[in-house]
Amino acid sequence: MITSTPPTRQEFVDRHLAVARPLVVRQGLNTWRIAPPWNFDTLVARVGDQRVPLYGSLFDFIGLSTFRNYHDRFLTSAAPTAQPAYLRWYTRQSEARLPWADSAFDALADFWHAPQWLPADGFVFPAYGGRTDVVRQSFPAKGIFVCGRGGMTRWHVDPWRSDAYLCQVIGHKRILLYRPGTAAPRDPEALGSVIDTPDALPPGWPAEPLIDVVLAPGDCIYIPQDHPHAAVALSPSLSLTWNFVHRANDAGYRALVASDADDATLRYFSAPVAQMDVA
Ligand SMILES: O=C(O)CCC(=O)C(=O)O
Ligand SMILES: [Fe+2]
Repeated sequence: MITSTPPTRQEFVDRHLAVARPLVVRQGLNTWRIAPPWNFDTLVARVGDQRVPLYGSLFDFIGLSTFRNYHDRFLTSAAPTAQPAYLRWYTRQSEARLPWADSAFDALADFWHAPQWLPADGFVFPAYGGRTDVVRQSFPAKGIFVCGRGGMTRWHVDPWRSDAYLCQVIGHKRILLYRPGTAAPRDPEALGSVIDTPDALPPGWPAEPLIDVVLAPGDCIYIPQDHPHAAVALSPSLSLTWNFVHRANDAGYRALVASDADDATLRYFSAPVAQMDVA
């Protein structure tokens, strides 16, 4: 479902979160302060010296860079058009030694707030008691996602049986989202072909996506648990994204935890709450 009228919190919980039904809200960031610093030049000035991890078109680690070097290489008009590396800059979510985005989020905390229809409490993963603020607290896979034109995230299902939220801040990004259980495309890399033919499905991809949308700056998408999806940037792009499990629909997550799944992020967020508060 795609709407320009933001739901109320209760509507969002009842009609989307509880029943795992996707939602795109056009201009859901209207109330956000997406004036500067949300452009690449200002971001370079604020966090350019920070180290960032680079990945390929799935979650395959390539190496480290700095925000400034990534910008100069992949986000300027002189950038190569071949598939760029993908800067996925997460807040700390494991004990791994990676450059985490926590201090970058701290530096940007005064410049955005969560869409007002998202629940402020009731989260099961991470298990924050009481009111929760995604701007200042860490969440699994909370990140600043930056890529040049053609940067993509291939077909996948998010981990932890969790839901995801993605807010488009700079540039245009096409997102394809399918029903749970839909068979993977024959050629997941064909996603890259949509940057030249943005109205066509990538060759070899299943017909009838649940959602096939080009997000513009200010748009938000709710990606429910278990739904395969993929994304490709049609222009240099920055998104803010995070995952969560809410008590309105936590059976899958509880089954996962009961199965003794061994996962660094599950472990990390089951640490005492005081240790994971960023603020
Ligand atoms: O924006 C993207 O490239 C993909 C976002 C996504 O699917 C994810 O973070 O799981
Ligand atoms: Fe995802």
